[in-house]
Amino acid sequence: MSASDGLHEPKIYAPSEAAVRSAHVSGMPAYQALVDEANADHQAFWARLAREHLSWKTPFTKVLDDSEAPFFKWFEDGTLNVSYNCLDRNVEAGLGGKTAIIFEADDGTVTRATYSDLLSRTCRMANALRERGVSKGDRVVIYMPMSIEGVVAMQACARIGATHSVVFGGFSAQSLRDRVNDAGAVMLITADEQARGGKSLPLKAIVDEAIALGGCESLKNVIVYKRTGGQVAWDAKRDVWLHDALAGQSETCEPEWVSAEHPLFLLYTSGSTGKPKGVQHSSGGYLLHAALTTKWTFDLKPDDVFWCTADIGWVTGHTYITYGPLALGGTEVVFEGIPTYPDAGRFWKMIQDHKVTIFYTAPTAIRSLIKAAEGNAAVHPDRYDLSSLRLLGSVGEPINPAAWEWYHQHIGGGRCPIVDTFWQTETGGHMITPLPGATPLVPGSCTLPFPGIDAAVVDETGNEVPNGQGGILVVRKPWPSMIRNIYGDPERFKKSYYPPELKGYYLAGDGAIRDAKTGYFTITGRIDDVLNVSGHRMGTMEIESALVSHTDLVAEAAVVGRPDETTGEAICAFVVLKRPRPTGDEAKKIAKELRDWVGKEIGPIAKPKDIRFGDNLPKTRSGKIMRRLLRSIAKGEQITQDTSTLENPAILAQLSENN
Ligand code: 6R9
Repeated sequence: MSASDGLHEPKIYAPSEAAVRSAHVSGMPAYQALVDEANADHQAFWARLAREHLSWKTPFTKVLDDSEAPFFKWFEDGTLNVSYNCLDRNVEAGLGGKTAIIFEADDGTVTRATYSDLLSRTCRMANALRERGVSKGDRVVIYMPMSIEGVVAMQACARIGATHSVVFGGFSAQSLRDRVNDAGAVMLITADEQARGGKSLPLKAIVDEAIALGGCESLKNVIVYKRTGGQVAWDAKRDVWLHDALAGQSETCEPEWVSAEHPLFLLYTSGSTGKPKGVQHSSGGYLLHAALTTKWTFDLKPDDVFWCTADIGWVTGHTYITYGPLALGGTEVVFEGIPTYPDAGRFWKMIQDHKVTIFYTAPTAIRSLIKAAEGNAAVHPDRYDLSSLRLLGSVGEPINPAAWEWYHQHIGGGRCPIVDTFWQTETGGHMITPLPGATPLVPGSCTLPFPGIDAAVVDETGNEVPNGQGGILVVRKPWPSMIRNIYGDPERFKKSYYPPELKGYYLAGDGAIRDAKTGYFTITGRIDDVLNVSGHRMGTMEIESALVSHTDLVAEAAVVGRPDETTGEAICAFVVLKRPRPTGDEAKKIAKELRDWVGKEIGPIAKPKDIRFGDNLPKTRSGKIMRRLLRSIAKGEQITQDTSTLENPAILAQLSENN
């Protein structure tokens, strides 16, 4: 933790003079001026930026409508089109011939798309969707590999006012079905297969399986992008090849002008119940923050080559691949593969080959590449020419100071600032982050709120706690890119994010502490039942539901996280079977079966690392599972907590043994 503990003074890295001179937000006084402007008149601040950064078809006359708080509306009577803002606007400004996307396939093949290409491809896809009856407000599920087509599919939905819901290609048939069903999607866009790490993995076959589960009756068609040419089953009434759907489509397509509040996308994310939430985002407010954070946090300039390694199936891929960099007319790398194929030098080689200047990745990737580099000199970043880099970013989970220092030294050559960006699916874009030409950096701290974001650390009643004392992270004022609703469940939206005891503040679900001297924020981790495994959000309840749905085998299950050196947190499941507690090889065999089961129910990312079997779980007399005890056991700690309320204390010793 970087908050000063009195023993160790945290290391501070001030921005270089050159960075200060050239940055969009140049120096701390410039940052402070923006914060002051927002404090003086929050609405006027956001209105100014919305006018300066977005092209409106009809200008908004009202900035914020809080009459139905917490269902806030921003710029509602203004109309615009998100794809117009990302594509046409840049072409009209003379950037038609500029490279928008440098795509590198799993096998290393590179293809480029200019802004003119992206615009015409988006129009053709938009026309193909319209021809099949997709119109404004319809939901379209996108289940695609990392590809230019994936970005185009999202932009095409935006162009016709359809609301996309991208499902990460690692999710299972069951998860895909649930998302199609919850959204009532009319169209699904997928690929035959995806190429990852030299292997072809099925997508269309999983779509078929999802539909066979039932509940996807709202779907009219499945559009299939031919990526690998692998064998697929075909339903001639329902399935359409993308190339057939695109054949003969016009390269122009009139955008659907929508209200700034029109839902641009849903993105399902884990919460503290078994059911993922469809986080609903707006068009205008969302795009404003996507563009503004790309400009100020990443300091994106016309000559930069920006690379965000996230998948478009996560919010980071939405905001910092599909929308932010394109809204600014930037050039970006899109990568299909994985960081360890053909070897763990892949990222460094790609930075060298494409002369990447801004690189944005997750701590879990950094940690696993540190391990790989230490084990094999051939893939050590020092062997590559990374001199094109000028800025590094981190996202998804706390970055531990040791990983930060390595990233800074070996990737950034000691000269590139690192922006440790704290944000969430629900926030749409960066919330607490350094600005590279202004904020002095402290490894392990996401430093200070983005201008206009009123973040605070409070107690359970919403009162701010003194710096140096930990508490709950909240955002006191609404902001343009905030979540608008949980799709179809406004009550859950209110309960999850605006609990009555918090004075109308947005509850992030994370704990935080501000440094006593600097006021810098450090995120201390989730305060709810959400785990963060390799930067992916997983609900413990979701995994528990998956386990107990194996009704032949499982009587009861409790899932907790424990710290893991590489993945941040690891999933640890305690399971009571409907048969005597297994040991030895039998325990191993059943653990594998359950792991595969969870992989099939949710997706491989949700497979528990440890599974322990017990005759029972530690419970209070009222029958509540005592997860804090399970967390200690998972960590391998001696139980020192009070266990007097426990009904069955002997179970602790049994669960502490390895089966
Ligand atoms: C963008 C994204 C959100 C949760 C969030 C927090 C954790 C994200 C972080 C961070 C510490 C950072 N998180 N960035 N924790 N420092 N820089 O990751 O969205 O998948 O919704 O996860 O991730 O716990 O609440 P999402």
